[in-house]
Amino acid sequence: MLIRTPDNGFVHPTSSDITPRSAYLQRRQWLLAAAAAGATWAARDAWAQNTVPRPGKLAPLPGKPSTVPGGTTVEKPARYEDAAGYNNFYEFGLDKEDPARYAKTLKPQPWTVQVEGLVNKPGRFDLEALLKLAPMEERIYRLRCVEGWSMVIPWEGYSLAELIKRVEPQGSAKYVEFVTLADDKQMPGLRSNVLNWPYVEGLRMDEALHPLTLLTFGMYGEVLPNQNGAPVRLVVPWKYGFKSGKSIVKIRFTEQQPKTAWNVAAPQEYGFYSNVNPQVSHPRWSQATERRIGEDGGGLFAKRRQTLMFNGYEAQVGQLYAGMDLKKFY
Ligand SMILES: Nc1nc2c(c(=O)[nH]1)N[C@H]1C(S)=C(S)[C@@H](COP(=O)(O)O)O[C@H]1N2
Ligand SMILES: [Mo]
Repeated sequence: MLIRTPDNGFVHPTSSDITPRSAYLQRRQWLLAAAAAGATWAARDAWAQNTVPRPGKLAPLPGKPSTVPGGTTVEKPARYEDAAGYNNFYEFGLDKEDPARYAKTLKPQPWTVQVEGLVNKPGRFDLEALLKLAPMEERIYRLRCVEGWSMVIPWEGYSLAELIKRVEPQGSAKYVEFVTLADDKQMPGLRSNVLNWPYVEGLRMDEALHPLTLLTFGMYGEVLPNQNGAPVRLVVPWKYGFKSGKSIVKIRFTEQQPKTAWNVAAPQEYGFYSNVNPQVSHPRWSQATERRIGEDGGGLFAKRRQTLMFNGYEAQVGQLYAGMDLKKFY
């Protein structure tokens, strides 16, 4: 995100940039960028259909339909090839196709998640224990990337709160930190210094306990493919996608706000909260609209839709931020 411009090179002009002359130049520039990006998309699409494994090759992991308010959007899910073929997972490279290509070297089993910090019952949970900890639900969420695209994906998992209540956080625990795998034998992208590895994310305790925050083990009724963060990741649907850490190995309860990877890399661009907020622009582009992958063919010419406050989950999570200046806490 730091080194990329959104959506394959098109940076949204700000309204102050638009004078009659610069509007002409920008339109010309846009057309050139869009033509190049359109060709890229068509090539990518052909590649995805031939390369990304079809569902049915991974172990089934069904979840019962969720009854959590906001847990099931009626919007149409993306094709599996897009959800598993257009990814951000910088441990496997910076291009959208890199994770599907290179994440084969990730070994999602055996796997343990260390739970530590300010809890009465710390411990190591192996994957088998985590899978049995609470009933699997299917949650159909919108995920909105800070880069300006979004997807609807059916995920399998259960509320992170299920795990949190079992480890009994102490009163001093104000935040939860998520540390993800950093193993250069499995992850060629660690050679890049675009981020300080491991990739770390964090939530405030009330955000972590919110029922929509999903500890996620599968998608489309199967276990997660490696490129989507196998064997266990987070999905936080009202925040920009980068808050949803993949391939989690440690969950730590802290008093201090965790230092998250993107916040450390570019503090003026990525704050701790990172709630989807069309009113707070990224310093280098607007966040007012998004391109929904899977809609109108999903390509770069798909019409952009308005981005909704909290990604459309305002009714469920708005009260968590009552009274906060969301321009300051971006
Ligand atoms: N460990 C790790 N987790 C990560 C990332 C990453 O680079 N490394 N990228 C994030 C970003 S920017 C997005 S948009 C989502 C993408 O999730 P998806 O590929 O399953 O759609 O994963 C997030 N989780
Ligand atoms: Mo993202």
